[in-house]
Amino acid sequence: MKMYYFYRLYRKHLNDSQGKLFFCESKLSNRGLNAGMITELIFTVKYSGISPLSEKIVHKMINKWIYSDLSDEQKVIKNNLANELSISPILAQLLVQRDINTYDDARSFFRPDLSDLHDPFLMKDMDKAVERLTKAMQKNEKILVYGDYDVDGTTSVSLVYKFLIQFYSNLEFYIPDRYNEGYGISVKGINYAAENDFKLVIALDCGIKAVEKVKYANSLGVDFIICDHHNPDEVLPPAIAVLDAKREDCNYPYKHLSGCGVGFKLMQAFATTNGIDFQNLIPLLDLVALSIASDIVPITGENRILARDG
Ligand SMILES: [Mn+2]
Repeated sequence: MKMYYFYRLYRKHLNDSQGKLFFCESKLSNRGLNAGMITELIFTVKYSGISPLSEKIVHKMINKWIYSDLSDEQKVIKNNLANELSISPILAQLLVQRDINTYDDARSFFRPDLSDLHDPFLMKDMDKAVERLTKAMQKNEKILVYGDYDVDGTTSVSLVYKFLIQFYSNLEFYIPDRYNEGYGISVKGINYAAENDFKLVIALDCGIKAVEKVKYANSLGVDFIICDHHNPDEVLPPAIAVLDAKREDCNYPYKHLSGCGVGFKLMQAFATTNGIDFQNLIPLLDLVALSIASDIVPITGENRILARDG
């Protein structure tokens, strides 16, 4: 029975790999493959993308790793990289397999540098966010830093709160209860803000889908700045600013920031606007690094710089 179950799984992945795998099914059991071997095979096939597989290769796959080949074009790039960087062909191949194809790509991969961070104002609505935040401070409005309860959310809240409290004291934070309030912006949180006279909420790592909740908050006189990295729906919440590189109309060059990364960009923009030296942001980078690791965003591009320096 167990064998049959794994066999069905194996068949399923045969289809999933778009016919790349050629293998004679009857030989599978004749060869005495056990369930563990077949499971291993399924995963190897699924992630290797090798095609087509002869019976001989499948037999080898059970015993050792088979690496996917480079295309002819990639082989040329690999040789160029090995020469230009004076590195071994194996290392060059690993780079090409990670889509690092030029000298400059390789340099920023091996030597991520804070000076290569993008201008935060390239993010849609960043100007509006900084303007509203500055206005709140000038008018001495109460500001609530609101974030999700997971690692990305709590590091976001820590980062924004720790940074702003140095310049402004009329500031509090709020993390919703996982069990009573659940994920994202809660009605309870909005009521807390309204009842305690907060005029501005900075929502971190959540809020991109909170259309009705933000409408409700607006009706109570509470404005929102949203810093999120989840995929937006067609309709965005009616916030003062919606910072999310995954917005279709956002041309920000890097799409994979963590929620805390977006919070960091807001603080970077705030610092730039108010003549605060970039050095003051560096102590916050450990929080960004933690969010990158725990939210499992790719450690490429800007994330690689932030993770390294954090
Ligand atoms: Mn997140």
